[in-house]
Amino acid sequence: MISIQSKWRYLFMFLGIQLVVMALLSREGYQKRVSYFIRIFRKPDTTGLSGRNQTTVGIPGGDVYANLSTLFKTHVNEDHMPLCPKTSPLIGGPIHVKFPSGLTLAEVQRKNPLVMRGGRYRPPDCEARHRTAIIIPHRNREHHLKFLLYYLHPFLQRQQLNYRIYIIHQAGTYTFNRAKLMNVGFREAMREEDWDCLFFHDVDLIPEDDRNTYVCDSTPKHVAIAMDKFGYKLPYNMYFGGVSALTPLHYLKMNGFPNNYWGWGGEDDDIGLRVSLGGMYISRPSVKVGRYKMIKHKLDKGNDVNPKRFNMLAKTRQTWKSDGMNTAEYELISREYMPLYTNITVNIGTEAGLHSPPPPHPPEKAEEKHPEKKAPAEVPVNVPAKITEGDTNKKPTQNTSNHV
Ligand code: BGN
Repeated sequence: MISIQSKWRYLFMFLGIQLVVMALLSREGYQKRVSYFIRIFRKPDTTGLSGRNQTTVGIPGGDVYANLSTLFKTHVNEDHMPLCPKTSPLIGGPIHVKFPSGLTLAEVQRKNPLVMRGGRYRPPDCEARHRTAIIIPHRNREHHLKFLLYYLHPFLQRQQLNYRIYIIHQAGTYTFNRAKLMNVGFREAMREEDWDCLFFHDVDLIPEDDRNTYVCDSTPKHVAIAMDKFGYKLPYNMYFGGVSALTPLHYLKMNGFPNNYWGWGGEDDDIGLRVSLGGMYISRPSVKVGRYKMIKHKLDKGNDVNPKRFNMLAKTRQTWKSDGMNTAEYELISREYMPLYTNITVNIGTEAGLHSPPPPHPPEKAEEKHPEKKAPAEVPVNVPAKITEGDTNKKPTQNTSNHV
């Protein structure tokens, strides 16, 4: 008969053998299974966001904050800082993206101790090779902004960039105008610093791979080429929405973005056409790295589908030189240096102008739903379209929702 003591002995032996087998499996590359076991016993963290420190085979991505803790301890002589390497050693590849409910901006701030006021960052241990401004058009999306900041700050730090995040907040309640806000962002960012690259970024798109570097190419770059909502594929060949990257020279060559697309849709197609009309090509990262997760949401209030977009797109060839950066009229309401971003609140007026009352008939609601995934009916111009791989001026604000 087996005594109680020997029962325990057998149990320990059995557990010991299990541990050895797990260690062997791990060495053989079965990390996925092993980490599954490990996760069962690990105490979850409060936000549920961190945990994986490495990108392992078979796991959809690593913790975006992994690799960064070493930076916090770095002390170098700022006068003799070496140039950062061409490829950052902090890059880790795929990133695990999820959106837990408990996240707060204070937590994002705590996790990014090297980000300075205004959402400004410079690598502490080397001189950055690239200076990138991130321009994010915004209204009533504080919830999305929080997640974007949580992921974007460490993502950019891992790329050893010199960067700043600008939120361009449309004041008032008139129909949203994404492209005009980006014109404002361009001018206000360039007024502040000599950026060599501008990333025009939707607030609800989270990059899923940090090999997708936020630096400019020699031609305008369409960056968000593989979104989860489109099955990680381009919805159509000329798509230029979501995230794009231009140098100041590219931007001026195409006279910036259109100012007159009020409401959802078409402005990104117009911008794509302008690239061609400005005599340039579109470059894109590979589908493997240009991946984005979209934070799910309903169509915003104040951003109805623009029924005029088809007619407007058909006229881009005639209008692009007279409507764009050279005619962008706006009134700066405030510039606030928040801990994680620079908040620029602006009055961009309405279709009737900057100070005139809104037109009597705002754009009709022609469609009820987003016509997502629908390609523009026809690209109306015959132009090259090759795709290559590869002052605290504070006045009362009309709206308080920008205080995130
Ligand atoms: C297109 C929209 C884009 C939008 C993508 C993806 C238009 C103009 C039609 C001529 N374009 O259909 O603005 O980004 O879908 O949703 O609606």
